Amino acid sequence: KNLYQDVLTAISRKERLLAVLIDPDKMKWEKVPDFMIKLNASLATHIFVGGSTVEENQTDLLIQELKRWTNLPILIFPGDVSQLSSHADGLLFLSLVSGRNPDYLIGKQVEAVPVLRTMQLEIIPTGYLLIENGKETAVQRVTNTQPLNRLNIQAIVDTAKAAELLGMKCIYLEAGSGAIDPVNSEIIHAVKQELQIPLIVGGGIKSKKQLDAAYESGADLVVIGTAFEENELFFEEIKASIEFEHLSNEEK
Ligand code: 1GP
Repeated sequence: KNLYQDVLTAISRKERLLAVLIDPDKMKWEKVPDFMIKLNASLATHIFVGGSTVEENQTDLLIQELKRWTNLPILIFPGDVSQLSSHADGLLFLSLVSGRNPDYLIGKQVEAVPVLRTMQLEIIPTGYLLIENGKETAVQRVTNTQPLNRLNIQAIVDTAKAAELLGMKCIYLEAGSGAIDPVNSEIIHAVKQELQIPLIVGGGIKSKKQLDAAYESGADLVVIGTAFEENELFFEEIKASIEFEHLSNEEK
């Protein structure tokens, strides 16, 4: 398996990638089978697992359970070193480049190395940018950093580009889980224009319209967590509206 290469191949074929984010802190064990059946039947191409605050070991246990239910690649999207798990397929090795807290730029990453040495995870270095969305987010609170001002698009583009020049393999534009406003089209478009590497967008996407807007502005992979957690029918709703778009006008 080479997750990153598969992403590049999918992008070159103009495929739209969708990651379902599962937060071990919010997912109830008894809900896993039903949730996973819906997820497997959906358009999801990846599963991300992680959260801002997760009890020790919970991530590893949850990933082992998810593996029983799916063949989709599982990537850790860690809020902390304690969320690393040898049972995942890969790791988004995040550096919070929008902030100026050394712990989240390089400190946690150094702490992670002894643990990563014992694991066989595919590691994908990812420049993580938190963008202001209208309310304080968990990422902001936990990392004690400020998000980038959404009106200063040039600063966002320059930050993403700096991360690419540092050798990051992906850029993740994050509005924050449950964000009021997702990262807007203008920002996604401007960042995409400057990048050669894949662009991930997440936070606050809860409708098919917002999902499409993200792809159309240049997102290669969209991450959705809360909308699926709160309404499992959303898996179907996305599919249904895509099928509807494929019908000819007469059939509609
Ligand atoms: C959060 O980008 C992800 O880190 C997903 O956000 O829960 O709002 O979908 P939502």
